[in-house]
Amino acid sequence: MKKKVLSVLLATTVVASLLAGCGSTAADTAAPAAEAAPAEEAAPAEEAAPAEEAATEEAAPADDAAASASGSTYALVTKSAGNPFMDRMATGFQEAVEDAGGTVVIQNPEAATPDAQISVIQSLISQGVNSIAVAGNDANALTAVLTEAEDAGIKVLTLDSDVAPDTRAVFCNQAGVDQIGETLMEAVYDLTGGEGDWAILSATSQATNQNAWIDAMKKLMESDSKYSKLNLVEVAYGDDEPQKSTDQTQALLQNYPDLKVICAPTTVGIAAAAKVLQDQKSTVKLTGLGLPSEMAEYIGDDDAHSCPYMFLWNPIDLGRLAGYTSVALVDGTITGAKGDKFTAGDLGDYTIEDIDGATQIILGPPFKFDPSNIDEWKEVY
Ligand code: RAM
Repeated sequence: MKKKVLSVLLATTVVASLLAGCGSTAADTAAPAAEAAPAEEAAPAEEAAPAEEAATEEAAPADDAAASASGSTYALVTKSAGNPFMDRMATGFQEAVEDAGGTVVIQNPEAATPDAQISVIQSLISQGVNSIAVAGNDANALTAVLTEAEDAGIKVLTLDSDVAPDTRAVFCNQAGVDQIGETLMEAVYDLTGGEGDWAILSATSQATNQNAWIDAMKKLMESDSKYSKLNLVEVAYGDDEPQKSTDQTQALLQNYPDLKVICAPTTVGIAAAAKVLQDQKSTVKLTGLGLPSEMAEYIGDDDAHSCPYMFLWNPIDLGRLAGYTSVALVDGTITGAKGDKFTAGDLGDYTIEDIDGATQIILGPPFKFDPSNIDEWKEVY
């Protein structure tokens, strides 16, 4: 218990110091994405049952929210088991749904494949859950099973990684796709010095989110002459498995002797690549999307560190947003249509947008992690 109280106090201290430091560090971290993080980002402490602690420290849920969710069951299907980003997302989802009085079912498929998701979704349909939130392992392969769920009266939404828009009500997106693409492209430009070979180490080849971010990067390279001296040599796939991501990083180093930068838009990939590069004392630099808690030992400006800086958003808050969205869909506050408005607990008010034909709710901008702030954030997620 004492440990739990301490973790809340620690988290509170982190919030206070981050908020206090926002103004003074903003200029140093002024990548396109760097903005003050919302206060909620620091709330959940990392290891020690953050959801319950946060709930007891804060105001009790509104009675009407509790009433609306009680008696209903809200499912979350992650990309795969063993991915710490997904675990944090699930923590946030559970916290939001339980705050509203609902029952949670979390399913972690064995592998990051659509087939593994199809079988768990089928079992959720049989159980008669009220909603299914899924981080899609493929844009189109889940169409039949999600249509079956909707036909059975189950509300379907996506988070983290979308599916075909007409097979779900709405997508809880961590940040704008173009914004992530621009942020990563700018980082590659900076770390290469504006020219030379670079590679991408992605998750699976079907992952909708990574593919959208990679497409956004490629479009920028084609449309902006600023990037004309950059040479993307390969997009490698580590399948969000640590060993495969390690092997793929080693292959990139062997195959491209002039490689300057690897960009890994996946928390599993970037952690594996960081270790390979740092262990080998490689001069290749790394950036991408990583969990501060996994990347702290690799972040630094000197030759001894493989990653000068990277980006992410709060995966716990992404899960919470999807939890509140699930409750709002089931109680009928929203249908998932453009312009629908609702309150996602203490995350605040959201309005559903339509971006390129896909209805979505955007959590917020990506946040930059570098030597100036990594020690604070590694305690948070
Ligand atoms: C991995 C997953 C997830 C992605 C993060 C950045 O954990 O691929 O889908 O959002 O990285």
